[in-house]
Amino acid sequence: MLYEKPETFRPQRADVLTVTPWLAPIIWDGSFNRNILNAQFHQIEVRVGLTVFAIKKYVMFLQKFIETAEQFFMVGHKVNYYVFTDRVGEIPNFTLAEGRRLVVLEVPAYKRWQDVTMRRMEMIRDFSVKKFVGEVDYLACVDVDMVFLDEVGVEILSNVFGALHPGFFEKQRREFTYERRPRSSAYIPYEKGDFYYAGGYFGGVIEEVVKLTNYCHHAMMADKAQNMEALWHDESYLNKYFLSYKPTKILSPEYIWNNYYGSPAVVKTKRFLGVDKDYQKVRF
Ligand code: 4GW
Ligand code: MN
Repeated sequence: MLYEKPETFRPQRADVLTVTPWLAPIIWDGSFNRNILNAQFHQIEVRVGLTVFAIKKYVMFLQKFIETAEQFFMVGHKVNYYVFTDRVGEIPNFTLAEGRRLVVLEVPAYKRWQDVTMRRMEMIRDFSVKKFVGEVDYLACVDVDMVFLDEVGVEILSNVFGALHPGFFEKQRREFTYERRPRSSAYIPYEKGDFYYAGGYFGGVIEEVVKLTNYCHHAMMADKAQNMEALWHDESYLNKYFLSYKPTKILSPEYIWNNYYGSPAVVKTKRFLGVDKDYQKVRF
């Protein structure tokens, strides 16, 4: 494989931060060479799990999600899709590329939608410990109301990673919608915080995903015991976790874009895009 030598005096992106003060790379288009990364991850025959929840009416998002993942997610690598659902009979059949399989995991549907999204932490933890640990090296845990529009590959992989929320990467600390009530386990004071991370995208090696999901689940249960629920549910607890346990890699908002936020110049590609939801159709 031939490629240009890295140039000490020519940063690949001069318009955005590409490394945090704790030396975690922030992944922006143009800042990496996918061929080099692919070669490295092929050498270790990396196995990647993609977890997604399709509970109740959200099964409707699965078809497009998986079809576009086949085009753009970890192309050429070993991939297990882990679909958590309460509607096993409504999961369509998919023809997948070689080395890829889809595993349906039957789980309960909670009554409140807030519990549907928050309980993902507990379920990912439990299945990581009893199943994923023997099957894949890394997990990416994402929302299902999304489609892939461009490559999402091994550049996302690291010990523990999160993604910048598309609505907040240009904002000041004070504007982050962290949980601000001191009594909550998700509390972050106004003078703290690095980034506002999206709840719909995190991952890492299995051991780290277990630590993250276990922490978030326990924090939620502690709040529940005192009749509290953080402002943005699992997202608030994830942000609290990442404040203490810094991610080792951060994905730019290219990886979890939503057209609600337009098309700023720094976002050169929209790799993974939120689907417009008709709330009348998906609400319960
Ligand atoms: C309001 O009625 C609902 S239903 C809000 C979330 C719901 C929901 C979410 C659901 O009924 N079934 C479900 O599987 N989910 C999962 O939680 C699904 O994977 C979804 O992508 C994730 C987070 O919910 P969301 O995508 O609606 O959250 P936002 O609006 O922040 O993207
Ligand atoms: Mn979503």
